[in-house]
Amino acid sequence: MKSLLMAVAITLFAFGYSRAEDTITVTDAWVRQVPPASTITAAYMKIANNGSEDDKLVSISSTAAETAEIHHSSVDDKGVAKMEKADGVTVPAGGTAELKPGSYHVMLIGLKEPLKDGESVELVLDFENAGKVTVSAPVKGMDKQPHQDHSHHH
Ligand SMILES: [Cu+2]
Repeated sequence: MKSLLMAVAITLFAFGYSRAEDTITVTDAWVRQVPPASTITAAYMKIANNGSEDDKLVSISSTAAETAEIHHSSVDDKGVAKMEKADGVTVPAGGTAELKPGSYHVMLIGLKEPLKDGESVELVLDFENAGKVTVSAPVKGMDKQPHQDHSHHH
């Protein structure tokens, strides 16, 4: 009886997990390598919503950092770059949201260890509808990154 319950629990878990994976697809995730003295970095990715309802990325956590926040960078009408904490990123039904330099990004604050080029950082994304989706984001060495996001002077 116990093992039957266990099997049911595992099946339910697997079903829930694969459902989230099917609805939300994350691609091109990467983390910006920073000099060892820096304990703050940013992560970027593309999120596709294959479901029929809008979804929203509401929070992120990572074992690599004390805190992970969702931020939005923009340039105001005076040309000044600024960065604000965002309450989430909406991913429209059948559409995509891109976290990229100069826009939405994940801020990893309080890195526990310096990031090495080629290693991967695990990010757990929490969506309003799809629930938790785990992503493995490779660290991109400083020589391979697109232009610096000017707004990252914390
Ligand atoms: Cu930021």
